[in-house]
Amino acid sequence: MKTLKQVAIIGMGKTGEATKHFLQQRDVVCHCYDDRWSPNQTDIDWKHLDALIASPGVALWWPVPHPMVQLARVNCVPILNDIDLFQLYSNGANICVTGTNGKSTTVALINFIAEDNGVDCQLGGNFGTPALSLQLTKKYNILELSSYQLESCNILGFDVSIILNITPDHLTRHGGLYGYSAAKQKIFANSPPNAYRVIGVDDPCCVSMVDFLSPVNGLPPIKISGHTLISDGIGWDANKLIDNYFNAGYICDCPSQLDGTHNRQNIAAAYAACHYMGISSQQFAKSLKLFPGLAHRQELVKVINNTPYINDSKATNVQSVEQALQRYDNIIWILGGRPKEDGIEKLTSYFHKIKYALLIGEVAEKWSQILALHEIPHQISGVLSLAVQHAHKIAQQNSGSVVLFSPACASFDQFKNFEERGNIFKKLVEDLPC
Ligand code: UMA
Ligand code: ADP
Repeated sequence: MKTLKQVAIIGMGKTGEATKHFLQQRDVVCHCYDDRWSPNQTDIDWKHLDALIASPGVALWWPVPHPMVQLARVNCVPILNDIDLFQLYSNGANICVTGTNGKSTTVALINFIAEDNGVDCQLGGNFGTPALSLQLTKKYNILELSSYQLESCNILGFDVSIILNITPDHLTRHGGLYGYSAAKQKIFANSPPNAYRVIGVDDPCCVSMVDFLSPVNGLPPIKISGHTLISDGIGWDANKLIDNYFNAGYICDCPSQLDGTHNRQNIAAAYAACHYMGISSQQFAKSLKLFPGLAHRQELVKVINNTPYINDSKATNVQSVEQALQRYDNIIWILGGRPKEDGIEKLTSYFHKIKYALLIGEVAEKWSQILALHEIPHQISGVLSLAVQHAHKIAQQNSGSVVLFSPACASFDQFKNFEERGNIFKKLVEDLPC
């Protein structure tokens, strides 16, 4: 690729700022733009630009391409992103994870096990630390990649690439499921020889993709499952992780803190990544037991009079909520917020497990009608503080129940993000009388 001398950066959030800092240190002239400052980028001399660096939040195709993206295309200026630049400049192997759900848990798990075994590694990407704020000399870089980031990646060619699952999400930004799936699938492009390409086979979208992944350098894709044994992949025989890809056989039991088929899918993926880093099955099994899990993902906050209170604030879509509804019974369910494309109609097969539902946020009225249709006892609490109070009251009258905050919605109508929402839930629960 042409050496970068002068670039434009669009979107000056975390990614844009890290990119600017990184490139300026290497004497690249950066012209920085953000729609917060000036929506009209009219002063750009496109002839002298070597690239436009797009932040993940900037639309490339849908609902409409950002005006700067359109201008870059008209002027034949390549569009890159921070992950491309990291690929170009870093020395280590890149272990990249995408999927609709489980990305953060999986990268955190891989990083935890690698660190526990003294492997020289670091963690970043969509997880929080922009790639260009990471060190360039680590042996392994464990990167969470969103569909937004993959969409604007051009260089690719990761050493380990993992797709956990694909179910509908971010459809407006990708023009539908096809566009969303195509963005995710880019993770496998330009794989170097000996790359590990790992794919979950627990959903139809990924299953249809597997057939198109021909062996690279004799290595077929590594199929993983969270609930079934795979004769030529990595899967589960009840509670036992079995590796039939590298023929290592029985690896370990699923630790109790990572219960659930969703976590088993994440564990199988993490096992493949750890295998790439040379971590033995025994080391993997030993470290796995110590992984505490991440906050806001089916996190046990407190048990009050035998009722567990679970914070699943990161469950912003129907498939992630499904994992929680599968796992518990007698559920007092707090849900709602700003709805995504999918509604709770897809969860009706779990409705018999719901003792009572408490609705919050923008979607409350609409989902109340659906719950009423299915004769699920519920009320509109509106805000989280009232929902927690109501849930507590109901829990006191129903021993053996579980209070589950698994919203199935984005948080932005009432909170800054899912973390703020989850932290507020935890505080409200901590303050409840025992
Ligand atoms: N902006 C524009 N024009 C646009 C869009 C955005 O000028 O059309 C500007 C905004 O005014 C703002 C800046 O761009 O100033 C924000 O940039 P950004 O939205 O790309 O976000 P960053 O701060 O760079 O953070 C991004 C990821 N955010 C998104 O993808 C929306 C972070 O993931 C990620 O942690 C960070 O890079 C570091 O890699 C967050 C996220 O919500 C957690 N991701 C989505 C998800 O997980 O579902 C994809
Ligand atoms: P992501 O980073 O992809 O959003 P997280 O690990 O943060 O994924 O988990 C988000 C939500 O999805 C949580 O509610 C969690 O319980 C659930 N989840 C985690 N792993 C999976 C998986 N493999 N499949 C489905 N849901 C999952």
